[in-house]
Order: sequence, then C-alpha cells, then structure tokens
Amino acid sequence: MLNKTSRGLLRRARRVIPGGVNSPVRAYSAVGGGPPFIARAKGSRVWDADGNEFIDYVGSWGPMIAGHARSSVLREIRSALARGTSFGAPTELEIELAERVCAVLPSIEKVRMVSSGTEATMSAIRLARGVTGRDRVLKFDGCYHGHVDSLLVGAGSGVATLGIPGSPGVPRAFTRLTIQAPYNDLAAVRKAFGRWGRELACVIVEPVAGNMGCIPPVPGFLEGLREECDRSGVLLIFDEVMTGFRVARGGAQVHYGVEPDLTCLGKVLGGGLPAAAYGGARHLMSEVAPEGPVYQAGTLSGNPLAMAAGVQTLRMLEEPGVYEQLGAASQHLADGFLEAAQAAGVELSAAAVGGMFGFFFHPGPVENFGHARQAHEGRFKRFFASMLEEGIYLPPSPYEALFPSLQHRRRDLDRTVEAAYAAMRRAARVR
Ligand code: KE4
Repeated sequence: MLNKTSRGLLRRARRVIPGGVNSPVRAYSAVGGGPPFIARAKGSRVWDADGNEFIDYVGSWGPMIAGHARSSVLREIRSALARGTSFGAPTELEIELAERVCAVLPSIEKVRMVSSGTEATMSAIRLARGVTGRDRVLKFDGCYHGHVDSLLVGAGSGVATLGIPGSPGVPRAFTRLTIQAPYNDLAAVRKAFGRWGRELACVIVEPVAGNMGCIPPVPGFLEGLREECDRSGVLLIFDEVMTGFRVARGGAQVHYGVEPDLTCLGKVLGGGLPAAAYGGARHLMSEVAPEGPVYQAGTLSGNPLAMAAGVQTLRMLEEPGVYEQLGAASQHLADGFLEAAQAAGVELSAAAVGGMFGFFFHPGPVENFGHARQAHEGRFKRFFASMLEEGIYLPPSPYEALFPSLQHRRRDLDRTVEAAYAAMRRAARVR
C-alpha cells in the first residue's frame, strides 16, 4: 500500500526528483520539516495529502490572484481543451491576451509570450543587448529574475560590484558582465553609471522587490533609475513577473508612474498555467525575430490552455474595486501582524503594496538585502511553524512575499491575524 501522506510522498519523491521537489523553495529547507504535498485547492484554501486545510498566502507564488480553481477559469480552460492542447501555430487567444496586456500597460505596444519568467527576463536582456550593441547589465542585490545564468550572481556587497557566480555551473565569464548594486541605493547606481554607463545595455529591477521579502522602492529610486538610463542610452527593464497585475492593474509602472523601456511579465498572466511575456515599445519589439534579428523562440509559447486561463484571469481583474480589495487585504494583514508583534513584544517591520505584502523580524527600516539578512531567522522559523499548525500556509522563507487573493474573505483575514497573535507569542520566546 503506497503511503499517501506528505511524509510518505516526500520519501518517494526524493528517490526520483532532486530534493523531492521541482523548485527548491518548495522543499522547506529554510524552515525545516517536510513540505505538505498539496492534494487540491479551492478559493483561498489548499488541502494537503493528509487532509489538512490551510488558508493559502503562497498562491502558487503569485499566479492565483483570483483564487484557486475559479469556475470561470476552469470553464475557459475546458473550452480550450476540447479544441486541443497545443498546435505550435498562431491562435486567436494569443492575440486576445496580447491585446489585454497592451491595453493595461502603457509602456507596452508589442509583447511576446514565453513560458516562464526566467525566459521572459533572459529574452528581454538579450533584446536590450541586441538593440544597444552593449553587453553589461546592472541588477540589484536580492532581486531575483529567474535562473538566468548571467543573473545568478552572488549577493554583492558594498557599492557597485562585478557579479560573481552565485551557483556552481555558472561560468565566471557569464557573470563578468553583470554589475550588482544595493537595492534602493541611487548613489551606488550613479557610481556604476559613472564607471560603466556607456557599456551598459540595461538595468533590470524588480520595481517592488519580492524575492528578499517585500521591499518597496524608496521615493525617487525608480525615477532615478529612469533618469540615469535616459542620460546614458541604457534600457530600463522592469521585471514585473511578480508585480504585474498584482500591485495594480497596470503593475508597478502604473502604481509609481515610472515607465520602463521593457517589461517582463509572468505568474498572474497565465492564471496558474505556464505563461510569461516580455514587451515594450514597437521600435524595440520589432527587433525580435522574425520581425528583427534578435532570436528567441519556444515550443509552447502562447499555449492555448495557458492563454485561456490568462485571458479569463485578466477579465476578472477588470472588475471595479478588485485592487482596492486586494490592497485592503494586504494592509489589514500587515497591520494585524504588526499589532500581534507589538502585543508579544517582538520587533517587526512590514510592508504592503497592492496585492502583496511581507514582514521582517527586524525593527526596520528594511530597504535592501543587507537589512533583510539582519532579520531574526529563528523567530521567522518559529512563527512560520506556528502559523502552519494553525492552518495558515505562508511562503516557507523569510525572503518571499505573501499574496492574498480575491477569494480571501474577511473571516480568512481575521483568522490569520488571530493565528498571528499566538504565533508571535511563540516567536517571542526565541532569543
Ligand atoms: P519563473 O521562471 O519561476 O516563472 O519566474 C522567475 C521570476 C522572475 N522574476 C521575478 C520577479 C520572480 O519572482 C520570479 C520567480 N519567483 C519565485 C518566487 N519568489 C518563483 C518560485 C520558485 O522559484 O519556485
């Protein structure tokens, strides 16, 4: 009899899948214990293989903004399914999703669908290099843009440093052209531009950092990047794989009023199926093959099932009030966690931007990766474990963001804050 509990499934998975998971963060390495294997999900809830029910704030790391297994999304997927799953040929649904992207993101006139955020950022960087004829790229410590070789650089230190490989298998030659600077540090950016400006093809940035916890841009940071790029003919790439359709209908670029040259999208775009994209002004995107010489391709790009899920998800996000609802949910939870921490005598800082939020066991301010790494990891682990026991499913790492959905009702939020009070008391006992 196969052991169908999460524990048994993990033992079986580890025999045939590295770490038993298909993406490292799912292994619970940062928090200990084995991950719940999820059996099903609906609305704001997920259920694991042992039948435990959780209120979900991972949301598949962002895509499930409308909630899990929404009947209208499933209906559209089923309808597409009946016509076949993949053709490797253009379809009308790809046009509809592309038109919806162009309608809500003012900086995008043309967009190319790909299958993952990694593909989107890798392709946007290749396009920037192709268009500018330059090779160097500037990124920020703690920002994650997928597992692109040239962006898998070790956390930088100090001002602006040349990238060093952050993973075995990434040749030094691949990271030598990558420059790192601390997030929110315009002085470091200006220093990097002073030294490498004319060699820089692009700056790539998460306009709200969501891969070192949730860290918003300090006032003037994004505007400063825009100015520096304009001054040196460098393309500004907003990696909105996480923030796109999440912090506002038009993403962070509309929320903050700063227009990038290229935008990367993913997660919400596919509504839970594999879809991502990169896009920008017509004169840039017309350089992409087959219209232009910059090559990029993909067998399953624009997959009809993913397009169907994405179109229906974006339709649901056009409803009036959805972003007020998502923003209110994030703020309610961030405030609740802060109040619970104060009641327990625990130092905590928190930030919420639209439909995403995060917290640090740190007095604040937390404006960059260096600050984030000073947070109290032991307290995070204890808090995480307590919340999981209370039926609250948080991202299993202090360097992630939390995502409410349109299906998180007031009773879910209140239950979550109530659990946070107990969890903060337990975290307070960790010195
Ligand atoms: P994917 O290749 O995983 O679809 O997207 C990479 C990516 C690019 N840009 C940003 C801003 C991202 O957040 C991501 C992926 N995010 C992580 C969670 N922080 C995905 C979860 C995982 O790696 O399993």
